[in-house]
Amino acid sequence: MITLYTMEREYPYGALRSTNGSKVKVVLAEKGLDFQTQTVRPGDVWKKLPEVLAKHPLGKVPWIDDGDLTLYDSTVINEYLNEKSAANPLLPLDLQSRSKVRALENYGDEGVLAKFLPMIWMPWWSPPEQRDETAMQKGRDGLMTQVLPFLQTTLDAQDYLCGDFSLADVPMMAVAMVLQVDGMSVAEFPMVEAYLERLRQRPSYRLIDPKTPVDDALTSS
Ligand SMILES: N[C@@H](CCC(=O)N[C@@H](CS)C(=O)NCC(=O)O)C(=O)O
Repeated sequence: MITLYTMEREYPYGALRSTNGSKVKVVLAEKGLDFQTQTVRPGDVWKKLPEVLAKHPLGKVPWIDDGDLTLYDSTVINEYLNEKSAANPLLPLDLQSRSKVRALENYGDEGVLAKFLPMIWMPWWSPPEQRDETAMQKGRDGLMTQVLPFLQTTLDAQDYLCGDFSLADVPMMAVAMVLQVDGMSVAEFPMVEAYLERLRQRPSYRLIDPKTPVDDALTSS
């Protein structure tokens, strides 16, 4: 059985989850793989405790244990999970299409999840009076001016970024999750708005839906 180590915490406005950990949960569900979740205390991650560093040399989440194997980084883990089970492949067979998926997945990680999204998401883990509203607005502005126009162009009336649902869409599931809590309007980009809603309708979204309590999304069943 695969064990996923990630950060998840209950708030009055829903269950908040690590964006990168959520990427892994989505792929575990999409691939139909059995798993269990072990929540890691955010304080242990921020303080880079030796037990965290022993599993992830950068002291971050997520990582997984699968038998003797410990693996970190959501992108690396998701490629592993995609190959571990032949069911529901999330990478195209054609080399050029596969590279395109990987490029867009990388954009999701570097251009969104490591850039604008934490500015919006991290303050939601703190009490309202401690939130940096200026940083939150900077994150929203970055999405509005850079990310959403790019997604709108890339979608080009397709259901998903590369046609069929693929690893390229997985970081955007975390975007759908964050914006569900934040409530930022994306109505200016109707194709993106419909796309994010389409992602929320996938059964795998249940595991990261802020409406799903932490205890109800710790395993595959
Ligand atoms: N590239 C890594 C990024 C992991 C990452 O930044 N995780 C965040 C949580 S979503 C974290 O652990 N942050 C704690 C820190 O940076 O100290 C991945 O895709 O897994």
